Amino acid sequence: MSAPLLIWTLDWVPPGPRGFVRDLRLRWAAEEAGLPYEVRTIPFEDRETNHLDRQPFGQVPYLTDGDVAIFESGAGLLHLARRSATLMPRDPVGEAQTKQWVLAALNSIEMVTVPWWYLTITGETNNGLTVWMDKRLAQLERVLSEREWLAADRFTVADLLMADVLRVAKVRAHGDRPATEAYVERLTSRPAFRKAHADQMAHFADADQMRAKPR
Ligand SMILES: N[C@@H](CCC(=O)N[C@@H](CS)C(=O)NCC(=O)O)C(=O)O
Repeated sequence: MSAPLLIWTLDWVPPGPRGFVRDLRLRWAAEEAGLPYEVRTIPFEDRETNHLDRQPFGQVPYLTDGDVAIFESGAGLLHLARRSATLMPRDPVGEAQTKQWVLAALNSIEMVTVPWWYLTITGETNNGLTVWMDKRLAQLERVLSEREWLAADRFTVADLLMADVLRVAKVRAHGDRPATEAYVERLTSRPAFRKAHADQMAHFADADQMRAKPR
């Protein structure tokens, strides 16, 4: 039997990011694909330096799959998509469309939503990224109002990633994009997302219990 897929995340995080730590992307993909996996952890405390050999930016997630060790959630998703046609079609057109939208989620949408979100939560009242983000989200709204899925007329890992990028509460609450909202709702109603989300929440709740125990 081959070694199980290992999804690496932090052993604990404060309440704020729970439900959004990006190991959830990999858990969700593995759940969709029915790939067995285990979750492993690195300590939160010295996270910036304790795993630089595996994630050079001191972040999570990263994935190990036999001899493959891979960081960046997008790269991890594409690795899982290689293992399962549930996540990415095998025909060249469907595969190209899926990869294109995976990259678009990261490099055209998340590249502006994350800095916008960061400026917003740090109290920047005149967020100079708003115009840029609004433009990108409006363009995506047009796409999503015309189709159910981003690639290949069916669920792919591109939808999983795009929905995860878009489900951030402050981004969702900003502006009025009914097709995008319905899309996020549809994707996050999938049993695989719900399980991955619940498992991540349980993982950090268990960590709270461990921390509360007298040593
Ligand atoms: N581009 C990276 C971003 C990873 C990232 O932002 N990870 C966060 C958790 S979701 C993290 O490790 N934060 C802790 C830190 O930066 O100290 C990816 O997609 O994997």
